[in-house]
Amino acid sequence: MEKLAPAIAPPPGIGDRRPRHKTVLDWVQSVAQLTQPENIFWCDGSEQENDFLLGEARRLNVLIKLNERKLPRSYLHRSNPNDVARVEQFTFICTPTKEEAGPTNNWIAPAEMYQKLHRLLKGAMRGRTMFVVPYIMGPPDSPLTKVGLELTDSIYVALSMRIMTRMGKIALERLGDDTRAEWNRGVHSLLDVNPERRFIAHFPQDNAIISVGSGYGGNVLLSKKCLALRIGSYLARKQGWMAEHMLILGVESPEGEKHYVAAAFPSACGKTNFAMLIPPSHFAGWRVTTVGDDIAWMQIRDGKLWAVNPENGYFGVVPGTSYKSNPNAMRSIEHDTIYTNVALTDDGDAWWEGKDGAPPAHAIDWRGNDWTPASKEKAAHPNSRFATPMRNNPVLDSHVEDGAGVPISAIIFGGRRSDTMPLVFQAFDWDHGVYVGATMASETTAAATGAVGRVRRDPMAMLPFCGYNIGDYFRHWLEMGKRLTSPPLIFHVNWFRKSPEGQFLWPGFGENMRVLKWIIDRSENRAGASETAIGYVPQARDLDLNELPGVSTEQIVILLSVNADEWRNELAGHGEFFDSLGGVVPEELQKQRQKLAERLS
Ligand code: GTP
Ligand code: SPV
Ligand code: MN
Repeated sequence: MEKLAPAIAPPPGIGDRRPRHKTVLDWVQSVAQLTQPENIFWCDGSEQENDFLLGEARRLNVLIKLNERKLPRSYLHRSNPNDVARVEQFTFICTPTKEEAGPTNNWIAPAEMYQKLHRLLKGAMRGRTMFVVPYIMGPPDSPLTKVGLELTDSIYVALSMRIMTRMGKIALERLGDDTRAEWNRGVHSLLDVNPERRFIAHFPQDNAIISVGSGYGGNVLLSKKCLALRIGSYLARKQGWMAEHMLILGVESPEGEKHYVAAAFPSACGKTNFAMLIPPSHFAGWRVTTVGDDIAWMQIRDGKLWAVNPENGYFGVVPGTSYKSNPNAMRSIEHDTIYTNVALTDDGDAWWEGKDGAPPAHAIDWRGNDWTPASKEKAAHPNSRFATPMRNNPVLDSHVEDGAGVPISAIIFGGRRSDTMPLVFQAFDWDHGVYVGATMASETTAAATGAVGRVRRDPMAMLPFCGYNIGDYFRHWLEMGKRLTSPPLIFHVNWFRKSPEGQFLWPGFGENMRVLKWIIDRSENRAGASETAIGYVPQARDLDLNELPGVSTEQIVILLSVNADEWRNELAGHGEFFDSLGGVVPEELQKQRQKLAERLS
């Protein structure tokens, strides 16, 4: 069998620049003593280093070079077929007490978890290289920006972190030699990529993460879900800011009026697509720009909410991405991109279900097997992904590097719901909006292992990512509202309502601009709506639906309807969810539920 993660031997001048920081050096030494790597590779983020690592990754078959003419400087990676998504059942929040982790997280006491993981990590990097990956999350001059170090025995992780974060020298310079500086300690080892030895463990009090047994995405790019969301949310509450699973987009009218909105949709429910939206031709002169596609860090200034994107790249869902659905994503992934688990065509191109044009007559599927259009299996895994630098995005917002962030006019929650949820509604006020976020639900997707298409409550799209007690998280939201003198309005959207025949009623993608425009107009007090039991819902006349082909008046009526029977079920679902949390739900949200019940009766 091919050796997993063999050691690499860099030439002098590459991988040998040790930082000055004493605590970092000591920590790297202590992890090396435990894991016994053959050598240590200190990443500085330089071009020479990247070229060398790409060459080694090709030599070791970790990456396959794609057709240079079609996809310059781009590569394909195939993960182990047992390792294709986040693993929520193996993800732990290791706080001193179970109560701090709360009812929605898996918990093991820190001492016990450290012991278990240290046993697994003992000698785990023998014959391998340990990469030291220093990185920062956030624009360099933001007060929210955090430093992290990830130690990993995966060259794929080292190369991906270079795309997803601001990596290398910039982080070490920021640390300097200040031994009191705050930084996150991340340790990752592939071990033998066995689901029975797969743990993603967070130690919020120690600002530490240990991930073993996986080589995939959110399990191993420790900057992303682990630091920016789970540890991030814990730090955010302590320090009075917010770490959220939200895209951030800018929308500018032909007159030059600009707004920013942040939107929380669960995994694989449309954040990247919404963040890169191209308005339909009816909206000539309107422009949407991307600040971030997955994570928002937000703080209060002058009574307003300001957001930064802590990331430097996009780790996006590939299937369904096309020049029709998301041209900006297509242009972003035309070069300098690492694809994971897509199909490989005979001419070295990447292919996936939902790509433009006819399927290839023959390809190699994501597992490495022959594939033809007659095959029963999918060519690309449903959770296949691209990692691409955000600078590839043709509509990158000009304020993406602003440390101050961008001011948020509206917060949008949304999920995949075949029924019940109208296309859009507005919460009555902040506290009601927190209730709408806390009770949101969505059909599960391939982004996490487990059943797909099951409706589950996913508060603020943070169910898998909140690094502490969800009741305290709700309380934090309510407290932020009290501190905001000009709070963003809060909305809920649903692009996924279906007809009884199972067809999407709303065309989605670029046409979501119509909903976005109503949201902006509401925040400027210039759009109509009807007051209903669940919030303010637009009537057909309140939305700009001109030149919207293929959507009948009846469809619009269903999309904007609030069905009393469905909502009584929904209310019962909220109650069951709150009950399942065992008494941690704040009184204010219980009151909100009571009020909704009264409005519905
Ligand atoms: P994560 O990266 O997992 O957090 O996902 P995401 O929320 O960024 O989701 P993404 O935008 O990648 O979309 C996931 C899937 O939903 C893709 O297959 C899209 O084609 C599909 N999708 C996105 N927007 C829409 C929409 O407006 N309507 C419909 N029907 N599908 C959509
Ligand atoms: C998600 O699942 O929300 C993602 C993909 O953004 S991963 O990075 O794998 O978590
Ligand atoms: Mn995500």
